[in-house]
Amino acid sequence: MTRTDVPSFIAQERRLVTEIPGPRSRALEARRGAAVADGVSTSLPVYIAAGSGAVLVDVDGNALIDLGSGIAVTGVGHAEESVVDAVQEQVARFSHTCFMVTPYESYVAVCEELNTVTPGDGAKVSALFNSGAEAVENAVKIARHATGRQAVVVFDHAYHGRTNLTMALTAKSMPYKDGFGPFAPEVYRVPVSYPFRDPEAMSGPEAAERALRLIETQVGADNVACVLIEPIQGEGGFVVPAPGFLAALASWCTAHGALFVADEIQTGFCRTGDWFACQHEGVVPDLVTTAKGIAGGMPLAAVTGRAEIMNAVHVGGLGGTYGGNPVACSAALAAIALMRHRDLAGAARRIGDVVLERLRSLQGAHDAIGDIRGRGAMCAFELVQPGTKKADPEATGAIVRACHAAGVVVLSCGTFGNVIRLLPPLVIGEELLREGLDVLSEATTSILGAR
Ligand code: PLZ
Repeated sequence: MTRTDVPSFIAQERRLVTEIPGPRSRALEARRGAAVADGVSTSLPVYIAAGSGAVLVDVDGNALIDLGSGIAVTGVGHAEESVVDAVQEQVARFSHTCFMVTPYESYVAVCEELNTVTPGDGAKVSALFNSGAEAVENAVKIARHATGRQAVVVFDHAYHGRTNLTMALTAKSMPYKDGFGPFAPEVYRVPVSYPFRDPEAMSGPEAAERALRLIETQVGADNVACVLIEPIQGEGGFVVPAPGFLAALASWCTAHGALFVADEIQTGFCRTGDWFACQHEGVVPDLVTTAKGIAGGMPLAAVTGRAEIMNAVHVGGLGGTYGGNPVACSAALAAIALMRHRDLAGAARRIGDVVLERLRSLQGAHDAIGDIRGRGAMCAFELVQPGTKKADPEATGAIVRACHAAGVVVLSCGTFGNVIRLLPPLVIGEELLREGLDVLSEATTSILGAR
């Protein structure tokens, strides 16, 4: 493709010209079957040829509304022009030196940005990696080194990755862990605050107390290197803890010499209406892990934290061949600049207003929608058997498939597979967002109405 073929001209509209998936996608899917490992799954086997903003165009010429952003990655939109320019400019100059061999400015500049936009005013430094899981692994390494302790506390419904250590940190067995053990030791799981499924009216501080008592009795406060948590859980079901839960955990950590580590990989970079979800309640983590939305679609991840903690690690203790790749760093600088200049946090809040209003009216019409929740452009609803809290993954799957067939990309999540989540690009236009929500409403009504 030449620069002018690149899809900034793609209309921000849904357009179906074949059934979904179309014949070309089906042919590619058949080819894939013989070439790609079965263990790598796909939610919607529509092969993408181009993207722009909040629209994906497939190989059959269908234009889909993207309400998933490649799992919260393309917050700035697909093929965002300044990101494309930054990538092209950098890749033509040099694509790799390895920062550990001969450094380059953009790595330093990304760290400066991260140290500025993450919560907390004190001196901070960052280190760059390739994937979210790698960032989480390194946060644990740093926390253990800085504290001289080993235990890592994680939560029910947590998701932190698929590498060996992060599988241990992740809660759900199938599909993430089943048959892949043994897992890393010194990982302890405690209950999270899950207002929909907790005892009625359990407050955030009470839920924190429930978790902290377990830590104190079963792990021992003095053994805890870090408490690691997603401020809003992602894969586990978009679980928003009750107010005060995160703050109570963070202050317990401070009181006991443990580190509070926020995994902001899914929630970060304006997704929830702030730069980072922790800021909603004024919680300042000791370490923050980021990835996904950081670089407009290029693979990049980071750990950012208080300088004295991060720098406790000996020289040479952190790194990797590709970590902070220059092309990814250039993309990140362009993406972060766009978030700032276009106030994408504000855009996320406006998206949240539109989405939650629609989900509320949908919930009013369907008893099977047990809960709606989320913040900013990270919202979801949970499907249950009416009158109970029993998960309904079948209805969930059917609604997701109906959206896909109608040209709207939505994703499910949740420990029980019964949550439909919405993660639109933060640049989505209101009209397109409303059209995507219309499709979701119709799909929900037709599936639930037929039960
Ligand atoms: N921490 C909070 O959301 C990635 C996983 C999709 P990687 N979530 C999407 C899948 O099924 O593999 C994630 C996350 C949080 C860590 C990660 C891991 O990030 O870049 O996928 O390694």
